Amino acid sequence: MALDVDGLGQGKIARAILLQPIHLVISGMNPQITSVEAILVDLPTIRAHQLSMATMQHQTMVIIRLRASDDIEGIGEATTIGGLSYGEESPEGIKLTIDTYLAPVLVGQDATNINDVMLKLNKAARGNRFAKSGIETALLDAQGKRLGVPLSALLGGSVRKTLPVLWTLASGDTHRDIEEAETLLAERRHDTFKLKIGRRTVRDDVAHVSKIKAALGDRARITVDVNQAWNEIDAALGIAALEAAGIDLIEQPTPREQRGALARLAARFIVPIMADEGVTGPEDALDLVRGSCADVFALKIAKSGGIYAMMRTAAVADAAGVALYGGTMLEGSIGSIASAHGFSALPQLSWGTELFGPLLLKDDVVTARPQYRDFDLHIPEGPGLGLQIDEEKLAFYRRDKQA
Ligand code: MUC
Ligand code: MG
Repeated sequence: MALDVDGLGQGKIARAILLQPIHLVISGMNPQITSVEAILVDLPTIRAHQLSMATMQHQTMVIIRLRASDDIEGIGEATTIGGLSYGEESPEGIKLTIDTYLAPVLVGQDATNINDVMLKLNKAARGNRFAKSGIETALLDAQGKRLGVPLSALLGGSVRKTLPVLWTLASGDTHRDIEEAETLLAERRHDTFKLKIGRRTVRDDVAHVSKIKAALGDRARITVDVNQAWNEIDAALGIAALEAAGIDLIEQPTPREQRGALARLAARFIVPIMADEGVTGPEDALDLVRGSCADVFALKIAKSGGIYAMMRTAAVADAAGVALYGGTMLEGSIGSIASAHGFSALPQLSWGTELFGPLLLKDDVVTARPQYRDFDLHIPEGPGLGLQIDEEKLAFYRRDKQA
């Protein structure tokens, strides 16, 4: 009997179901997770990247390979910044958590029921959001491949095919930062630049930022990320000067626990204040909204515990009229494209994204790295993430490689 699959209005999904191995269709059994592998990968950066709490010369990522009984493999990434200096999970800790506690819960589960699998993980392990986010990405990648649709289709569909991406100037040298920005503007790769500050005195930081803003003028938007380094008094002094210099956005000036300080700064200044470390999941978002603590939230799939949790965080912001920004943990291609699929499905994303992680790395472990042009990241359109592991590169960069 000929079946008019396109007539079902879900042609791709119906076709993919028809292409399932015959035993699955006959038995009605969904594919089960058969193995989960967490691989530490060390990749060099194109230059030193200075943040208030760490200087990165390389990035360590945890690449996750999740296989199912229908021979479909999903890939995911769990990556943080500067070991344990940014968050509570380190790359080595993420691998240990997955190998010892999460993989045994995952094996044997229905690989297609992502909500159920994530609930089981949340019962088995508290917190550990980065590890869970990487696993959720692998499940979604596999399911997208299984159904022959991009990951964003599993989120209800994308409302944007490309995402604006800023670049972080963090070489530690003002003149080098200006040259870097000029080159990237000329190449039409970025027209918004984020400066990482908080390492030096407030006076030195303000001088550094003001010189860059004066050099670039109206040709570029400039934002700053203090990564919690200021107390409230320093923040008030610093933000007043940065606002006068024409800076567009101030990210996490004070420690994440000090919500009152953030609220007072947000009320005092016109320049928008963005919460990053202070807003992990929807619960934080609700508290920040109740306290009128921030004008913008930086969303990240890793700190939320996955794409779905990031979207729940975004929903709280939407309900409260808080603007949104697509953040990064400086992931490589796999983590950045997972974030991109999630951000592509959000109703609003007024402050664009910072998904430039792949551009900070000299190399990566995928066969085709993401495309950036005309100030935007172009999201791959293939099934799942739309990315494939490059086996040779993975073998070369994995920490446990055989000599
Ligand atoms: C952060 O705190 O926002 C994002 C860009 C960058 O350079 O560092 C990250 C982390
Ligand atoms: Mg930040």
